[in-house]
Parts: sequence; C-alpha cells; structure tokens
Amino acid sequence: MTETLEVDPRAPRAPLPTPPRIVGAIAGLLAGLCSVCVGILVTALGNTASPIDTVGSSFIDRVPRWLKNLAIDLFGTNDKTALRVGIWIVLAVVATALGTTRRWSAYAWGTILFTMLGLASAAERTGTTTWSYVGPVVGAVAGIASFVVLMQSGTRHWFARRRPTESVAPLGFDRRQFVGAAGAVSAVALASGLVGRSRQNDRVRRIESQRPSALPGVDDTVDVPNTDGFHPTEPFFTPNDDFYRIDTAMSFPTVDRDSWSFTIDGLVETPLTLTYADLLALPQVERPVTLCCVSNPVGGPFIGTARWQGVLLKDLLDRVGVLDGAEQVFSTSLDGWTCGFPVEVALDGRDCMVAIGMNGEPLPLEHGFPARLVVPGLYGYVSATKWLARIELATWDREGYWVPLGWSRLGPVKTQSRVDVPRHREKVAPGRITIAGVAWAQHTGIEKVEVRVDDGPWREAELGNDVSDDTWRQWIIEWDATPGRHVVQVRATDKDGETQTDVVQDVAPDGATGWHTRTFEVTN
Ligand SMILES: Nc1nc2c(c(=O)[nH]1)N[C@H]1C(S)=C(S)[C@@H](COP(=O)(O)O)O[C@H]1N2
Ligand SMILES: [Mo]
Repeated sequence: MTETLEVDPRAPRAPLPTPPRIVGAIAGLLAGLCSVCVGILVTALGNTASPIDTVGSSFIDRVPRWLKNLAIDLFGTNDKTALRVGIWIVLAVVATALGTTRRWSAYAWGTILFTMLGLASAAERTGTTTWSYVGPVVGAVAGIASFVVLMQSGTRHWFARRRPTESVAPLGFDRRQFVGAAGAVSAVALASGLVGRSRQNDRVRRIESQRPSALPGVDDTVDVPNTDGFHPTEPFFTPNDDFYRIDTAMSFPTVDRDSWSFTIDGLVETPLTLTYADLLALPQVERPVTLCCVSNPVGGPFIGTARWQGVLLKDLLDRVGVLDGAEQVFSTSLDGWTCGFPVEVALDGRDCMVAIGMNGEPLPLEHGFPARLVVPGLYGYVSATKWLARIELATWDREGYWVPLGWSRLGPVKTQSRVDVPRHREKVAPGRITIAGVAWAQHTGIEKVEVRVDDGPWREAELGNDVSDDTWRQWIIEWDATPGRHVVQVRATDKDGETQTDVVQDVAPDGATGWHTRTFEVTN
C-alpha cells in the first residue's frame, strides 16, 4: 500500500517553521520603520513634536559638556539634523538586531522598551500633550503587528488554496508572499512618514502665520552711523536669515499668539502678566546689539548683530518692584529651557530688552517668536531666552539649563576679534591687499584693533564707525602682500584699555580666549 499524504484534520497544527535570519532582519527593520513613522504621523495629527524630536531633546538635556562641544565642532548649527540622523541609525540597528531573533516576543519587548523611552521623554518635557504619548504607543502596536505579519508571511501560505487531500507539510518559504507583505508594511511606513512630515510642517507654518505683518512704530531709537561698504564680507547688521542659531529645541514650541503671555514673578511686589498685544502697546525701543554664543570658538561664526526692537526690561522690573532678596533674573522658555543673570545687570542702565523684533521684522521662529530676551554684554546661554514664557526674580539657588552641565554661572562676553578676509587658506595675488574682520567687547566697546603679519610689529587697524558699545566693530588694514605663506593675527583692546588676552582657553566653561590666527597664501 502506498503511503498517502492525507492529513487527519483533527491532528494538532504543526508550528510554523522559523524563517531564515535575513527575513527576520528585514522584518525587524521594516517593522521598526513602520513604528516610528506611525508615531510621527499620530503626533503630527495631534499638533505636537515627533517622538524622534522628543527623545532627541531629552538626549540633549543629558549631553555632557565635551560631547556638546564635539557636536558643535563637527556639525555647527546642523547639530540637530545630526542628532536626528543618529537616532534613526540607532533605531534601525536595534530593530534589525531584534528581528534576527525571529521571535515576536523578543521584538515586542524591545519595542516596548523603546516606547517607554519615548513616553519618559514626553513626561519630562514642557509643552508635550496627550498626543506625545498616544503617538509612540500606536506606533509600537503598528510595529509589533507588522513584525508578526512579516514573519508569518513567508511560511503561512495564506493564499495557497489547499484541497483536503493536500499536504500541510512545509511548502517552503513563499518568497512572493513575503515580498508582498514587506511592500505593504513599507507602504504604510512611507505614507505615514510623508503625511506625518507634511503635517509637522503645517504645524510650523501655523506658528509662522501668526507673526504679524509689521511691527508697531519705534518710540525710542538711536542714530546708527553709516557702516555700508566698510568691511568687504561681513555686513554690520547680520541679515536674519544668516544670523547664527543655537538652541536646544529640536522643534519649535507650539505657540498661539492670542493666548500666549509671559509672567514676571518670584521676588517681586506685584507679579505682572503681559500678552503679545500688551507688549505691542508698550513704548517701543530699538537698539543695535551684538549677540554671541559662549560656544563660539576663537574665530568662529556664532555671533551676529541685529537691531532689536521691544520693551526695556528695566521698565518692566520697575513696574513689578524687585524685592531685596532677588539675586538673578531667571527666565524660562515655552519649551522649558532656563537661564539666569545677575539682577544688577538688569538694573545697571544697559538696554536689556524683551524683544519682539529683529532688524525691522517680527522675531523669526528660529530667533524666539513671540518674544525673547536680549542682554547686551552677556553670552546667550545665560541671558537670551527665546520663546519666552516666564521671568522670575530668584536667588542663586535656581540654576539655569547649562550651569549643572558644567558651564559658568556668570557669562560676561570676553573681548574677542576675528579675521574674515583673507579667508582660511585663501590664495591671494601679491600687491596691496585688504585684511578685514570684526572685534567685540559688548557693553564696554572696542577702542583699538591691532594686526600683525608673520610676527612682524603690531599695526593699528582702521576701525569702522562706532555704532554702540553694545555692538561689534568692523576693522580693515592694508598690507603689501609678498609671495609666500603668511600668518595674520589680530587682537582688540576695549574702551577700558584692556587688551584681549593671548592665553588660549577653550569655550568651556565661560568662553574661549586667545588671538585669532589665520594662514593664507600669496601667489601669482
Ligand atoms: N529657549 C531657548 N532660548 C535660548 C537657547 C535655548 O537653547 N533655548 N539658547 C541660548 C543660546 S546658548 C544662545 S547663544 C542664543 C542664540 O540666539 P539665536 O539663536 O537667536 O542666535 O539663544 C539663547 N536662548
Ligand atoms: Mo550659546
């Protein structure tokens, strides 16, 4: 009697065979992609930041000083993109590795772990909503389901019609069915990713659309002498689009102009809350101020000058009445970033402002719309809160964002100067050339800039018009270029007579020092 392959329908179902490892890896990767993209879609539908950005922000909050510096050195103002790419890579590697186990339970536990990370980030952040939690959870469910479907797609033979007499012995791996399922999961991931991204852009556009078309008229301004054409490459006022941007915000905090307000409270007699309309209605002051970042290396680009418009902080502090115990002006942004500077700085007569305008335009999103602080003479990390939410008069017990991460509590700007022309390793023709740059010592002012080539004598550069002690000063000097390789150095002296130190110090903990040195080539 020949053996039949007939099957007893009452027999227990054989377990599905385990698909090859490569199938597990692909399934893991695609399911992970699906998780994240669905998470992005759901959060975007809820008008809130993506899980990637939320986790990224939590990561930034924990970055040690050396890593922050390394990131800025390597990526400059593209550090956020670099972080996003890094997070995607880590997720892709983990999802692929989990997939190779080919066990759905292992994959599910891994996904749950990363989802918890997303939820924990959402929980610790200011400005997150219910959607910040719903997104990762829905994403996790979608990812685990995708993984199960993909793993079974090659072996379950959903579409293979069986006659009762046919074998259920393994039919082998159904490649077409797996490819079909992989295509479907990829399509879901791609569609959610694209829709999510466009919704996320809509969110930013909605904030953007709330910027008014014009600023109120200025009541109090200063005369700015002409500075056009003096410096060959660096305009005195940095256009808003070229102005450096440094902050910890992976995505702009959601702002509703009509309900936005900020409060001045803490050690004050009467707290004050001002809406955007209130700010526009107050007397408008405009001042040119150079803002710079403590992370700017010697010769670096993280500096810019703008005409800032807004309300003088001093006037607001007079209104609330600062109490005796107050030591610092401690401010918080809509996304929970903080910083603080001494109360004396706010009251010593300098033009600290709650700014709403930059170079004649309402503040761009990148630079703090609806309102930010601008404090002449201090680095941004202790003073220049963007997307302002609160100003608190506090004692030094409170620590601004960067202080526990190893940065100095006080951040007065150090006198610095920079060579812009010739550019680094530029080749120039022999003959008379112009060497040009900028120098700054905000709130003290620049008195003198000296330049030397190849360890020759220091020569005094010609200075551009003196706009304000709170702004940088442009300088130029002529030099008869002889063929060969040359080194140019610059040093500035402030209006207190202090010449900038040649002692080289790194940006941490309170700003870089040393003379900017640039090499260039003179050839025919
Ligand atoms: N909300 C918020 N404000 C912030 C920061 C930040 O991370 N978050 N960074 C500060 C730092 S370190 C600097 S140097 C300035 C830079 O301002 P800009 O991006 O407009 O040039 O913003 C300051 N204000
Ligand atoms: Mo900064």
